[in-house]
Parts: sequence; C-alpha cells; structure tokens
Amino acid sequence: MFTKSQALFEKANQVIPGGVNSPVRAFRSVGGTPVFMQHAKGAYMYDVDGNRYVDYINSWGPMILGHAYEPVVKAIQEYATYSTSFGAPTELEVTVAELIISMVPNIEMVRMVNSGTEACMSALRLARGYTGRNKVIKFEGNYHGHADSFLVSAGSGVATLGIQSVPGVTAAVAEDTLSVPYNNLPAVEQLVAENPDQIAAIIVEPVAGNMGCILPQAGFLEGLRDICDKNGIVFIMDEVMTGFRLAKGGAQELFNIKADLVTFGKIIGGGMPVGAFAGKREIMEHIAPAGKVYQAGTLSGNPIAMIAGYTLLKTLNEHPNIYTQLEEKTSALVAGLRSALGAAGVVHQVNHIGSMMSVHFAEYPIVDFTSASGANNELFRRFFHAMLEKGVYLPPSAFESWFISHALGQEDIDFTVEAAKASMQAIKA
Ligand code: KE4
Repeated sequence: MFTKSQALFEKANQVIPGGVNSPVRAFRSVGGTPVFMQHAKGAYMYDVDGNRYVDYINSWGPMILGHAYEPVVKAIQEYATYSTSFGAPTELEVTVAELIISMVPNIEMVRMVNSGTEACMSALRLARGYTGRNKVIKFEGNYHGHADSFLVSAGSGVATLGIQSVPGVTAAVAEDTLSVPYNNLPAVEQLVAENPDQIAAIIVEPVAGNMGCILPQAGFLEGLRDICDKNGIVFIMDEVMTGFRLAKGGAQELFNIKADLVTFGKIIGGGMPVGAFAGKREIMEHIAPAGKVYQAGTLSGNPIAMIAGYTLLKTLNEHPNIYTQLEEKTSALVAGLRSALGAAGVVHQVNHIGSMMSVHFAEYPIVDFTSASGANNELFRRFFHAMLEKGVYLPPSAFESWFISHALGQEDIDFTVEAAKASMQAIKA
C-alpha cells in the first residue's frame, strides 16, 4: 500500500534532515512512514502509490476551497508569464493590501512577508520597537512559528516531538519569553504584576490549533484585551490559522475582539508562501522604511503568491455564505464521529469551531496543553493509522487541528464516519 512512499522516504532521509522539509510531516509522533503525495484535487489527495485520501490537513489550512481550486490555478498560470518576481513595487500588492484591509476589522496597514513565522517574528519586533519593552507573554501549546522567541513551551511540531527547550535558542532570548497555560487569565495577571512596564506584547492563538483545536473559554480573550489596555501592552492575535478561516474577518470578527496587531499566513497565500502582519497605522508606521523597526524580504509581495492569495481571498470575500456551509459540513462530521466513537464505547472529546476541529481520547474536557497531553495519544496513534489505511488523511499528531475544506461533500463525511467505525472495531478487536 505504501511501497513507493517507503522507498522515497529512505532516499529523502539521505538528503533532507528527517526526510522532510517540516517536522510535522514526518509522522514522528504516530510512527510509520510518511506518505508521499503525488497530486490533489478538491477534497482528495493521491499518494505516489495511487492511494486516494479524503484530506483533513488541507496543507495545514490554506486549501479552504479544496486542492487545485481552478481560479487560483489559472491565475498562477497567467501571472507566471509576466515574470515570477520583480523586486520592485507592483499595483497588485496595493490591491491585495486594500482587499485584506477591507475584510479584516481594526487594521489600517499590512506588510506582506513569506511565512507565518516571519509574520509573528516581525509583529513581535514591532511591538518591542513600539513600546521599548523586551518581554513577551505566550501560551503553552501555542505555536507562532520557529523564531527563537517563540520556541518556548511551543505547540505543533515542538510539542509533537516533545522538545522542552530547543537547542540553539539562547537563555538570553528565552528569558524574555514568559509562558502560561492557555485559558488562564490569573496567570497572565500575575506575570504582568511581576514584570511591571517590561512586557511589550501578549501573543495568542485566538483559537488554539497547535495542541489540537482548543477554544478560548468565555472571557479569556476579552480579559487579555483588558490587561493589554491597562498596562500599555500590544495585543497580538496570531491568526495564521484562524485568519480568513473562522470568518472572512477571522477571529476578530467572530469574537468581536480588537487586536492591536494581527498576523496571517496559510489561506492568505492560497497555498503559496505568504504571511502578513497588520494593525493600526499608529503602530505599523514604525516599520521601515516609514519607521526604524527594520523588516524586509526579497520575495515579500511576490506576484505569483499575491495573485494566488488574492484570487482565494476575493472568492471568500464575495461569498461569505461559504463560512456557513463550512460550519455545517464540520458540524455534520463532528456529529458522525461522536456517534461512531460513542457506539464503539470509546471515551472521546471532539473540539470544534468553524471549520477547525480535533479528536482527543479523554474523558475530560481538553482546554489547554496539559489536558491535551494527558489524553490517550497512543490510541490516537492507532486511530490515525487505521484511518489512513481506510483512505482518510488526518493530521499525524494529536497536537494539531483538523481543517475542513469547502470541497468536502456529504459522501466524504459519510465515508469518514464509516472509516472511523471500522477503525475502532479493528482497534478493539
Ligand atoms: P509558518 O511559518 O509554518 O507558515 O507559520 C507558522 C505558524 C504561526 N502561527 C500559527 C498559529 C501556526 O499554526 C503556524 C504554523 N502551523 C503549523 C501547523 N500546526 C504549520 C505546519 C508545519 O509546521 O509544517
């Protein structure tokens, strides 16, 4: 079933660290050989051995309208003929910035970068330059990319690999990063009190997607906003995952909470390497060359990436009912999975919001990194492989969110639920 993937993985391990260009792809926490994909269309991916999968990773978020979405493909094909990069300003970058500002609340300016990591790294530097302060508060299990400051108590691949402190991140950098449990406002208030006038920013995933999908408890985000207002702290919402996914205006729109800076990635590039950070003019104008907080990138605003992202965002902006339909598809899948797992007598939690969800095998609510870590992740490992063999491609880690695409049909949901039933029967046999 995976013959070619196994052969390719052996070759890959000779020339690429761990055989992959990003750790989460390596199946390290679930074991086995990562599946090498050959092509994808709509809700399906096809591996090099010709196996078809209903895809619930969707490139870790970008493929919200499904793989190889025709308008995006055609736009890339056309724009590639105009040159793949200029290294000079283009009208398209202005058009993209104007569209993003029209879609997202509370932002007046946006700077394009090439990844979510760059977006979060740059937003933190801006917050530090704007406030003149050094420290940042983040949350255990939140992942903001691999910039040094964020590799403290991080989620996603860092949690998956169980790396407590990342070699190469100096103590000097780590000491400016303070981390507390997600959904724990008192812990944030205590840190702020212990570090008066020293905290530049609080950065949060408004819905956590890097320790499974974990929702903010009532009052959590509002409490962070209030703490930032009272202490002159920049409130950074990391919407790399939630941006343009939970609503066209992202989590700020969904929860009606104002961030001072917002970071984006994934969907904003339509599958091409794009990130961005955005906020009020008063803060953003500290970014070079308008201000002195330096940030740059050879391929930032790249025309191919811009037209891919613009085409996807324009579709989402013009058809907001897509979000209602995504919610309905996700709710149907959640109901089916709860029924299948319940019928198998398996204790489980299914967290979901919008078109993000995750399954945890625990009898208690999954509300932070500790509770996510304490779930039966060995059973998750077995569930993952059983589903993979039945043609359902889940995130290869319990510390990840599932992403539902608009290309998913009822027949795919039914197929997934049946696969879950059969998987649990096989596991319990
Ligand atoms: P990138 O640098 O990977 O584009 O974005 C970093 C990032 C920042 N903020 C949030 C909330 C994120 O989820 C991410 C990246 N997400 C992971 C998936 N959990 C990317 C997958 C990977 O690392 O390969």
